[in-house]
Amino acid sequence: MRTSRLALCAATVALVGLPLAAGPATADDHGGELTAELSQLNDSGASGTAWAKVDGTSVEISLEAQGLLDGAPHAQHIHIGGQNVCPANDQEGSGFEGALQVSDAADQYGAVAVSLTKEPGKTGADAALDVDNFPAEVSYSYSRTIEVSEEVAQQIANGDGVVVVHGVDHDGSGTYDGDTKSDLDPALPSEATDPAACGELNAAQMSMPHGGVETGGSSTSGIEYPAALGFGTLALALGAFGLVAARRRATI
Ligand SMILES: [Cu+2]
Repeated sequence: MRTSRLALCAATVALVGLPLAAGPATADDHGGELTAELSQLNDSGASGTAWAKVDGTSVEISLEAQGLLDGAPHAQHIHIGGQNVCPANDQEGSGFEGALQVSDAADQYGAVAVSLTKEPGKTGADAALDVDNFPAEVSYSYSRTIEVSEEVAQQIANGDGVVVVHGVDHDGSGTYDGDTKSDLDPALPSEATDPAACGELNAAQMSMPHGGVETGGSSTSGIEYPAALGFGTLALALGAFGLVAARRRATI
């Protein structure tokens, strides 16, 4: 009996292919996909949308941003830590005329975990100010698949990642300038690094635009239940139980 239950459990998990366990929605429940709606900080006028898909230690990320200073590099990162949230849109800080500087909101969004550079830029925290490899347009579409550590992959999948786009022209001069120095690098004006937009990566309700799974792919929640229910409630319970056990092992 034990063997057949295990076999049934394995078959259910294999057939269903995706988590069924109850509990708070994480990216795992949505095929590892997350989205973030970026809204402005520092009255920048910037906004954007980010998508991330975590697959093992690979993170495929796309980011569309608008309303930024044209012709100036926009450092962009996934931050992790603090409370894993964005500051309020109108939060002020220690910068130019009360501007929010990067470190002013570290309690909320933590530190840089992934630098969203373009090829061939490096993607670790030490590339946080790799200004040669960040987008530098008023609006742009960015996409890259990045290898991260297991810990960072898990944190992003759990919804702990916060996408921050930097660079604000506070005085409207059309370039990064002014007397206030960056809290990250005193060789840069604060305008070059002050946060312009922020969004929290949460489990996706919609798939990445180019993913195509909405039209009957294998990772929508609508597929899971009919398959599992064909085995009856026992199989569903066993499948969920088996998956919880598997998850516990996976997180060690
Ligand atoms: Cu950042």
